[in-house]
Amino acid sequence: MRYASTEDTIAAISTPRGEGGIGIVRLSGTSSLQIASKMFISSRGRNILKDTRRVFHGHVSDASGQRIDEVLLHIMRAPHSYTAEDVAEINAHGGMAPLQAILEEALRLGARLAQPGEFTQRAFINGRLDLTRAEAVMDLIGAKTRTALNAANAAAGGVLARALAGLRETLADALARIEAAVDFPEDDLPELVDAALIHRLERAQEEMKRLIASADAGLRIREGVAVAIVGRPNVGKSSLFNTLLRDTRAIVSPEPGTTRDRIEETVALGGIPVRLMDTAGMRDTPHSVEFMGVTLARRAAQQADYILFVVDASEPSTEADTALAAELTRLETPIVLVRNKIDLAETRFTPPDAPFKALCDISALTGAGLERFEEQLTELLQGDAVMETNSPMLSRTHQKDSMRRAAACLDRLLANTAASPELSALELRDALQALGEITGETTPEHLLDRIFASFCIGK
Ligand SMILES: Nc1nc2c(ncn2[C@@H]2O[C@H](COP(=O)(O)OP(=O)(O)OP(=O)(O)O)[C@@H](O)[C@H]2O)c(=O)[nH]1
Ligand SMILES: [Mg+2]
Repeated sequence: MRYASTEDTIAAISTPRGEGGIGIVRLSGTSSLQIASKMFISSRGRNILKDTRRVFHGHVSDASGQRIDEVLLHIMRAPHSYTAEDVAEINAHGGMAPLQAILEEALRLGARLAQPGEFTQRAFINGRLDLTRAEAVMDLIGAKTRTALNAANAAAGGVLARALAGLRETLADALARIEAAVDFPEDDLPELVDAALIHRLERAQEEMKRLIASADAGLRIREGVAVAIVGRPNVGKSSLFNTLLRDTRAIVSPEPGTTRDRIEETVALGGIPVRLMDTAGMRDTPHSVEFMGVTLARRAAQQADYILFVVDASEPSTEADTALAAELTRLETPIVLVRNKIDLAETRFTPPDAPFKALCDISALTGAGLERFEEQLTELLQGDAVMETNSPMLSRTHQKDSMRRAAACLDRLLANTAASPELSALELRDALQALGEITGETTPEHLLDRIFASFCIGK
């Protein structure tokens, strides 16, 4: 383990850095109430160690008796707390100086500074949360759309954990039967020939496939997708960017080469957080700053999950458009061709011969065609992914990897039901191991460490 011991009492500032109405220093562990009692002075003279109340008003002082801040102290006794340990939360004013001073006082009295994610890791170690629920807590904090929040809440509530428990039970039961057949070979046939058992395993296999398919939606909802707006100068990329943001974020001007930086903002489209990037118009240029912008635009196109290739509909297509289309096609990223400025004249731009995912005609100026365009884009971003946030859904690459391995074991097992019981048992054991990596039961320690270390401090 990354951490010295769960015997330590840990402390951290659990609210974001900066100024706010309140800020919280959290302590968890066997000594947290003792430590809190040494630094806290109740305004009514109450002894927090003996009193059954859970919230106390008073102030925190340092070793010399110097007052630090007026606070509300919230006590949660084991196991009825987030970590399942004794927890003291000191609600102070949300400024850096009071919070830092309170934290230092807690450390001086014997607490250890918590590592990132260590409170949640303790909840996991103490069996309060399995890994899917611990990870969902992090998703809840990071959720950028209501859909993402709904999905995180479902997982934090144990929807995925329960689905995995069901699968594990089916496999464990099959394993027990097959192991019995290994131990007592004289008993009839290997149990896997049992039709009811095969049926149950097939159902589990279907459920696994459904979960693997759900990962696309889960990943999109959680991580969002990157969409780059790319095209030649002056075609209306920044106008489209502003329109999708419903904000005047990027400068729009009739001068070609206006945008020289890459500008990124997040918008929600159909519940998916979209990292939208406006880029410099692509052209050969002698100006070094604009050239740097074009380089950034190329990089944005390379990194994007989807490209919006914007052209001027009122102009006939040129060789430069064809060359740019060819360059973008080589990236093998899905491209939407957006013919902008349809208000100016009848469309004269003919699409280059490239495999576009969709073709949309719009006017970023008048708004014509935009509703249809947003619909098409949303459909494309959602893909075949079913955005059913209340059913169990995988939302991380490591979950999908493990589920794939588990499903592969079951595929082999069911493809060869006449295999020896030893071989069948082996596949089932491997499948159980893979499922356990999602729930945290068999996750290798280095992976666990990495997962919890990616949490924020104080969480
Ligand atoms: N008539 C008309 N003009 C538009 C439309 N969209 C943008 N424009 C105008 O076209 C000019 C260029 O628009 P921008 O959004 O700055 O174009 P851009 O692609 O970001 O240009 P660069 O940043 O220079 O690459 C501005 O004068 C816009 O007002 C449109 O749909 N119709
Ligand atoms: Mg621009």
